[in-house]
Amino acid sequence: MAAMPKPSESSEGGKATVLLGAQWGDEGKGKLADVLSGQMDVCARCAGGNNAGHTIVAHVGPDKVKTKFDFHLLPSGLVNPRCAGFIGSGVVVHIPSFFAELDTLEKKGLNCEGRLFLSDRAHLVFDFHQVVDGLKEVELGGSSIGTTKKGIGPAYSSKASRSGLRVHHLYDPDLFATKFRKLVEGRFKRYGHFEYDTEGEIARYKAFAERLRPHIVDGVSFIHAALANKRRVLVEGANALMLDIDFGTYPFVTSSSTSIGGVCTGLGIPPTAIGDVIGVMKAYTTRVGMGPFPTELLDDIGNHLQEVGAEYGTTTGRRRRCGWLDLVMMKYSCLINGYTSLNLTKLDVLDGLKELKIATAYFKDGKELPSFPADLEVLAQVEVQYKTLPGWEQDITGATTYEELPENCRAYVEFIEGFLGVKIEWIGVGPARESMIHRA
Ligand code: 2SA
Ligand code: GDP
Ligand code: MG
Repeated sequence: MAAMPKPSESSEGGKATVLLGAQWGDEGKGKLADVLSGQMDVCARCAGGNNAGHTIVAHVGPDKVKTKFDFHLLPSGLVNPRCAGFIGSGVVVHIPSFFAELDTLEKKGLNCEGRLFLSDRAHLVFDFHQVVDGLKEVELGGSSIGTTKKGIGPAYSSKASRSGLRVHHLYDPDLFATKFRKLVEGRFKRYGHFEYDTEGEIARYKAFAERLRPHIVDGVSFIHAALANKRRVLVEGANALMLDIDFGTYPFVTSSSTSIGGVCTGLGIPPTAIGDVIGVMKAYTTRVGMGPFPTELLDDIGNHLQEVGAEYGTTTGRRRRCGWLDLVMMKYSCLINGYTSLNLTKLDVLDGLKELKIATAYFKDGKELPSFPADLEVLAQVEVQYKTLPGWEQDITGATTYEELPENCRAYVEFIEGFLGVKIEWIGVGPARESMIHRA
């Protein structure tokens, strides 16, 4: 196995700290992963692929140059030079993107040598999966999902149908070639012939296999050794609860388990190895892609949130849909993921709004729904009950303590906390690493 980093001085270790997206994604998970990974030995991804987009703004190198990093497949903790990155078995990996992202990080001055590890059980995403992702979306027409077209759904389909290829298959070239040809043939049968250089790809993957070798570990042994040796492990969730294949707004979801369950299945650890579970939630709601969105704002306030919050997809550049904070959804999210604390992000984006609304209940045919509905027809028709709170005029981007926040701002935070019954431990007031208030 490749070398593992030495434990940090203050290491308590033994349990993984988990960080999960609590809404529809892009809550600012990358930023918290960066803040926390300063004290971590390993930052692990357990689900998704390079559909994720985690943006970090940090001052790096001896000259402390302000640099923006966009992580897609690689763990965001790599931005901290002493933290190792681990891609677990539940992730689907597009190898060309793995290397492209690694090269970009190195160009930005991050030396990742000897500290990036990939599970041999992870499934591979191929270019043909990405082609199929696009073809599927065209086939769905008006009811398309709005995927990132990174091949995520088709790769997880290959995995679930037991015809997928995993990282370890790269080291059995004959078996790899046979299985690969079969997989491509299957896609041709289903979608008609599309341009694809099957044999060229087989040769390309032979070369990738050699370059990849130093990164590969037995994923189960790696993570268990890290925990047993009291390394501090941070699990960085990708996407978010409402995009979970089981508990999200199906079918407008991604194809992995993005909830707490995916941490165990994606890393091969038991629930008893999980310590804190931090939910990352935006102070309002956004969603990129299709599907019902009860608190969506198709007006000037929605545009304000979109522009001030710079709500564009980190991976695709698509405009994110924006709306008021939805605590009905958040209550459902808390139930499933059992957050021990929350990180409320982008509170600064609400600066200057006269009044703020928060969804507190859904009604249908005059009756309150007892919980977040499974049926999207119902979700699309709900009437939302809002609590209205006064906004604040002040610019909060410079605040470093909770006490510095305006009274109305603190009232907004405390209303959320009271409703959800979970402590808001971290508050984001700007994109940079430093723009984070920690309430001890
Ligand atoms: P996919 O590509 O099959 O996973 O898409 C299925 C749905 O999941 C949504 N999805 C996302 N939602 C928010 N953020 C994501 N990452 C990027 C970002 C997205 C981007 O950080 O901004 O750049 O557009 C992400 N990845 C997947 C997707 O929109 C579909 O609704
Ligand atoms: P992730 O997918 O959850 O990691 O989130 P993204 O990186 O896709 O999107 C969050 C965006 O908001 C990024 O551009 C971050 O730099 C930015 N961001 C994170 N936290 C804050 C915050 O507290 N305030 C502001 N204004 N921007 C933030
Ligand atoms: Mg994102």
